[in-house]
Amino acid sequence: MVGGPDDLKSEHTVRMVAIDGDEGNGFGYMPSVLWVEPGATVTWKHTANGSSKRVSHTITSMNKGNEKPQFTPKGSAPFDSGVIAGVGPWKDENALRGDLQTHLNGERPNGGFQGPYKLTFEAPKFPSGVYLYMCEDHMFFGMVGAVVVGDVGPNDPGWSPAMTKAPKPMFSDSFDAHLRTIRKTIKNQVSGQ
Ligand SMILES: [Cu+2]
Repeated sequence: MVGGPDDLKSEHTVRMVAIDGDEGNGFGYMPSVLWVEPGATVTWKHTANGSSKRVSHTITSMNKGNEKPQFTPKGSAPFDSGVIAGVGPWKDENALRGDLQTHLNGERPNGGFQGPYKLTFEAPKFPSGVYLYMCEDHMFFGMVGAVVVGDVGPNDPGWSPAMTKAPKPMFSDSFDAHLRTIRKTIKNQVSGQ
């Protein structure tokens, strides 16, 4: 994790990783929990080198507007990077032509499918609160992350539904496990404040 309720970042970069080998699930956002101040810009990028660049990822908010169960503040806009392509042999050409091209809010370079993707968390589209997002390519491997906007806690409207909605099986055991870990991390940070 990076930041916390007492340490809101004004901007930050999240790296998307894919690890060769059998350590864990192999796919993730680093950090998976990021705290930012309202109006902050978050940038998502491939890792600089190694295998990570060879696979495609998306940054897709868990929002009804993205046909996902809602785990972002009520009334917030959906965001979706569309596919951020890899550059190597595992590049998914079908993904580049298919549904994963969907791009909603945020910025990415014109015609540049390898990112970076940038989003500014500014009200009214993106009010303070907890935003869970996922990778459409790797949700089954538990690739899920959170951006927490503002010094929010259980009494703030943006805390729900991401932190309070009853957990229910979603995409895979791995996804559910990582989502629970993310929630626990955020709750511990808030209660330790
Ligand atoms: Cu991915």
